[in-house]
Amino acid sequence: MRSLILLKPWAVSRGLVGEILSRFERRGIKLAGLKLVHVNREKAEKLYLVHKDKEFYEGLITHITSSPVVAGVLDVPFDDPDGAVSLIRKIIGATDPAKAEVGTIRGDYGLRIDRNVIHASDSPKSAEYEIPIFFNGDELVNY
Ligand code: FUP
Repeated sequence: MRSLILLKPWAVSRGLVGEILSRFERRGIKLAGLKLVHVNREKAEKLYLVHKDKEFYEGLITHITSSPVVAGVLDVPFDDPDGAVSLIRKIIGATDPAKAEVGTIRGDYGLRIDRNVIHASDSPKSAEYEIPIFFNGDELVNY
């Protein structure tokens, strides 16, 4: 099962890319794709479409487009797609870094909910929607 991750602007600017990616690698989760991108407004609006009416929406768009992010596709070797998403969500931790357990990515490296260092797809359906925003099929590798 494949899921999108974005190491958000603060993860890149604070030099946490290697640390964060290693959390998934050590767990045995493979990368199927990886790139450094400066997200434009169009991609940001697509990614955060479900939050369009929330009061934090404009801040989200401004932040994600403010400086480069690392976009990745994780490949979890589970037959059960919901189980794969649950595992990734467990590794990243709760949305608000102040509530995320220590030992999770957000719990160890995050500080503010609106700057929470990593995005990951929250369901198999959202992974299917989100991956093509950042990757063409020929940029993803099976191995
Ligand atoms: P998650 O799936 O854990 O990233 O959480 P959400 O989809 O609920 O939130 C998307 C992004 O909005 C997160 F990066 C955090 C941000 N956010 C806020 O800035 N304020 C809020 O009150 C809720 C979410």
